[in-house]
This record gives sequence, structure tokens and C-alpha cells, in this order.
Amino acid sequence: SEELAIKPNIVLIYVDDLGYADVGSYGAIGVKTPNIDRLAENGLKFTDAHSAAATCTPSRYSLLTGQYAFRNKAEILPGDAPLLIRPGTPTLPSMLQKAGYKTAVVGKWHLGLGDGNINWNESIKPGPNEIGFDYSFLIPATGDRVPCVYLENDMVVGLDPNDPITVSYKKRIANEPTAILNPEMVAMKAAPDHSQAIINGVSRMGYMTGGEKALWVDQEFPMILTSKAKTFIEENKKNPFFLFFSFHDIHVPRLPNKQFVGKSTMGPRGDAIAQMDWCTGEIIKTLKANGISQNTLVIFTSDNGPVLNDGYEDFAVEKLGDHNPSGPLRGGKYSAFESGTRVPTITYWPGSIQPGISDAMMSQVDIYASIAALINQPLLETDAPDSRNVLDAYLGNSKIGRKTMLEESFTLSIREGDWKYIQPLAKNQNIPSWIIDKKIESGLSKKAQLYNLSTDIGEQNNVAKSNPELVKKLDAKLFSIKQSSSIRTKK
Ligand code: NG6
Ligand code: CA
Repeated sequence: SEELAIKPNIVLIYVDDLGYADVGSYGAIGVKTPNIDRLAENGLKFTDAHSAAATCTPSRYSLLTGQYAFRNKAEILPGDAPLLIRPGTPTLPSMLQKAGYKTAVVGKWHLGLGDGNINWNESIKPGPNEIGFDYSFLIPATGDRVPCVYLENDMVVGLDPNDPITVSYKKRIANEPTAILNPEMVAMKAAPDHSQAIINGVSRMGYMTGGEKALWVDQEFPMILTSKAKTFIEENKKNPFFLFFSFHDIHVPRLPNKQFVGKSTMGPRGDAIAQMDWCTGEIIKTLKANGISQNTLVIFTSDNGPVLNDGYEDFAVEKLGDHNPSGPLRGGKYSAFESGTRVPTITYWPGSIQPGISDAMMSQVDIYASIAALINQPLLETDAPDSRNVLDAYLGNSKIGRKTMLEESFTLSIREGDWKYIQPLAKNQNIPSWIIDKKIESGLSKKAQLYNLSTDIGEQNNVAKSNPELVKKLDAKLFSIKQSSSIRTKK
């Protein structure tokens, strides 16, 4: 009907830590991703589309608020952090609710919950329901952080009141074992910073006791999360809906279901990609089976670039073979280089998006304003202040996305066309020691960096010295973005 055509369903498939070349259609070698490849073949595949930041929390913050993460000092959060997006903040799902959509988030959250000092045994508010989601089924933070329980709306799922949950990121709670004290209890060795609570034989960050019956089984994530997503789609097929399907894959700890073990040549990291591909296929199948594919815009993307060893010995490095998660790009998760934020991105909408490839420069911070434009939902000046309407590029009607684009990492970078400027660290700002320990190509430096991506996509030749005027200009542009008041209409 007419109304359905104006308000398509929106399914945002958000993978965790998926690198630019980690799927077949972007050059993967060690794993097959037939479902995602089919999306790319029948949809629009972007070659220069970015998450807003090189880590999870800042990226998701920007995606959901249309505001740069640095404006709210968004950083990777511990598992008991308060809700970062405060109730009353305009969000992508609350904008969609105003337009009559039913909204849901299923999967990894990692944006904090409550107001601090969470009691996991009671109703936990505020959470996603207070910032625009009608329904939520969550992994509260990450798989490597306690608490290891699902949260459905405001309550832990399956909690036994006689076995209350206690969580602490400061100290051991009782005399429970830890991965440091009892290494024999964990199958997969973890780094010291990941060696506190042992839950399901897996070492985690933070301490947790109780909630025995409510504990998740990591290997069941694909089935449980996919089935919650399917149910939401089926229940809402008659009205416009927004589903934020937020994978835990391929984040650590990588513990794929046995049906995916050995599906790649790369061990757990590759098998987790195969598992993620399967789940993606299930979502697409569900849309088809319910006769709503032609009426649903699917956006497939990732929250930041790839990482191999991220706290667990799962042989991601040893089993890589010829597979290069970043393809031609330099860096990865945490990095200011392109692979920190340039991620696989596909828009798929049978009948409405023509299959093809787009080189438009895109940032996820713009999804908010672009979707508002798609459904004709007016925004106030103060809504989604950093988000721009680049709908034509998302739909393939224009080859131009952003002219200037910010990339956030532990510093800020700015792209203008093929030029990329990475801001030097401040005098008193040091590279985090774990970045150095892990030998991550962070792109952080006390020196200004300028790269010409048209001839140097791998960011090998810093041409800042020979282009002082351009450096000055881009630095000034960055400064003006930082200073600008948060008003969307000011460009
Ligand atoms: C880092 C963790 C890393 C991972 C990441 C979150 C250390 C040294 N590293 O702080 O293991 O959990 O946070 O990943 O603690 S993200 O994709 O959610 O941003
Ligand atoms: Ca991530």
C-alpha cells in the first residue's frame, strides 16, 4: 500500500569488529560468506564507508545520536557503566518512534545502563527502553565483560531471586575463583586484564557472582539472538519497524557454535565470521518469508575495524594464512589509519536500490539524518547535530556522500576527498600503554600526518612536510568542527 511504500522497515545489521576485507565480496580469503556476498551482489556495496569511530562505544553513540562521540567524551565502557545516552536525548530510534515505527535492539549494547551502582536483581533503568527502543534483548556490554546474562527490557532473563547477582569492576567479591588464581579452570588462555571472573569456563573482565541459572552460554548467541530478531520481525510485519540487530560476533571471546567450528581455515575468528554470515542469511530469509523484503531497507555494516589478538589466545594471528582483514588498508580497530573505521557496508532494498558499487565517502553518523529524510520525518536543529542527509548516496542515486568527514579514534582525523589528515597527539597526550604492548598500528603520533589516499591507500607516505598549507587548512577545519556549536544546520 501507499503508506508502506513511504515508511519502509529498516533493519540495521551491525557486526562487531568486522574488518574491511573480512567478507567474501570485499576480498576475504580464509572464510566464505555466501549470504553477505548475495547482499552485496543484489545491493549497493560501498568502498569508502566508515563507522564513526574506531571502537565500539563511541561508534554506537554516534550512530544512535547523530552526534560525534568526542562531544560527549564517549569511551569504551566497563560492563557496569551508567547509560551514556541520557533519556531525553534525541535518538535514531526515538525519531522513528515519532514517525510511527516499532523499534527494537537485539544483541550487543555496550552503551551503559542505569544511573550507576546497578542492582542487577531489580528493574534496570534507564536503558534502551528509555531512549527510543520499544523492545530490547541485550548482551549488556560485551562477551568479555561481566555480567554474563541477557537483559530483556529492564530485567535479567531467568534470574533466580534466591541466587542474586553481584558485579564489581573494582574488587573480587567473595572467594570465587579467578582466571589468574585458577588458570586450570579456563580452556582459552586470556591476558591478565581479561582474567577476573570465570563464567562458563571462560575468563572475563570484571568480577561476578550469583545468577547461576541466568548465565548465558556464549555458543548459543547466534541461535538465541537470531530467534529474538525473527520474532520481532514476524510480530511487526504489518507495521513499520526498525530492528537494530547488533551482533556480538566477531568480538572476543570468539566461541562459535559447534555447527560453525571448522567452517573457515582461520580458527575461531574465521568461524565466527561464518556464523555471523549464517545469522545474516536467517534475517534476510525471514524478511522474504514474511513477504516484506521489497518493503525493507537493510543496512549491513560494522562498528569498527578488525583486531586479531584482543585479549584471548584464540590463534587469530597464527591461523590467518593469506587472509588480510584490512585488505589494502592500514591499521585496524583502535587505529587512526583507515582500517580503524572503513568497514564493509551494504545497502540492500530489492526493487528500490539498484545493485552496484559506490565509492561515496560515508560515515555512520549520517544514518540518522538520512533515514529521517527517507521517511520525511522533520528534525529540529538540535536533533542529531552532526548528522547530514546523504540519503541519495545510501540509495545509490548519487555518487557523492560527504565532502568532509571526521574519523574518531584516540585522536581525530579528517578526510577531504582523498586527503586524510591525522591530528597529532597533544604534548601531554600519550599513546595508551596497552596499544603499545599489543603492537597495534594506532596511527597515533606527535607529528602531523597527511596522506593522499588516491595514490597511497595504505597510508605509508606521510606528505605533511611537503604540504604545509593543506595541513594548516585541514587542521583549521578540524578545529572548527570541535568548536562548532551542536547545531545540525550549521555546516
Ligand atoms: C578494550 C579491551 C578489548 C576489548 C575492547 C572493547 C583491554 C586491554 N582491551 O579495552 O579486549 O574488550 O576494549 O571492544 O582491556 S569494543 O569493540 O567493544 O570497543
Ligand atoms: Ca567493536
